[in-house]
Amino acid sequence: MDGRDWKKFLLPYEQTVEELKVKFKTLRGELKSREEYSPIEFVTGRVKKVSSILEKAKRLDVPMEQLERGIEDIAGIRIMCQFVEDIATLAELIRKREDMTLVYEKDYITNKKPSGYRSYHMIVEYPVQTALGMKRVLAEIQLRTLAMNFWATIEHSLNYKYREKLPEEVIKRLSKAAEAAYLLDQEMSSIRDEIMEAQQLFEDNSNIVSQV
Ligand code: 0O2
Repeated sequence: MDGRDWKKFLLPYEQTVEELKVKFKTLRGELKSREEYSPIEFVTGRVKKVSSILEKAKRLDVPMEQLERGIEDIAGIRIMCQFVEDIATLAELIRKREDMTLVYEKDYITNKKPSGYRSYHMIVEYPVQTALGMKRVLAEIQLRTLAMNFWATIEHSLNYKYREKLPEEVIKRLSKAAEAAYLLDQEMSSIRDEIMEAQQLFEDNSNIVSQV
């Protein structure tokens, strides 16, 4: 594929990422209005870089003509939650949605990766309406706590810096940091009710102030 073909190939993925970002941001707002609490803290999304698609296709032995089915995270959405408990709530909301179909789930929270990575991945099929008609696109939705995201962001940039050949000392420190992030999530869960009550009080107070 030359540059122009890649641009065309990625169009439905770009549209999917944009649409899913809007949908999950809207869901956050709606849940906040209806229930005063949303399991969604914030949402990001990205289309995988061509170099990263090619590297993954090579690693997984996916032929170029099977990229659409073989690489499941070309369209990627990331949803950050405050508490580990929010992830199960959110996963259930996603399973019930009628605008996307769940293909399968990968639970890297119960089974963390050897790197220390934790997140919950849901692969969905999303029917995107293009100028050429409807196209079913695969997308990966990653659900994580803020602590999991902090760790993964740092680890990802270190891997980028060291080109995936992390020094032993850095690997050890990252492993310790992963443990600390896990403990932080546990600690936050144990004081979840208090935190949520405080946040609701804060929101109610800001509403009163903004009405004055
Ligand atoms: P990009 O293009 O940089 O955003 P894998 O072998 O990890 O590629 P796997 O295990 O099937 O494939 O995972 P999956 O569900 O395809 O998800 C891959 C994505 O999960 C990665 O995208 C990361 O966003 C995240 N991820 C998986 N493992 C790790 C890890 O050890 N550390 C960090 N920081 N993130 C991880 P890419 O490849 O970064 O894509």
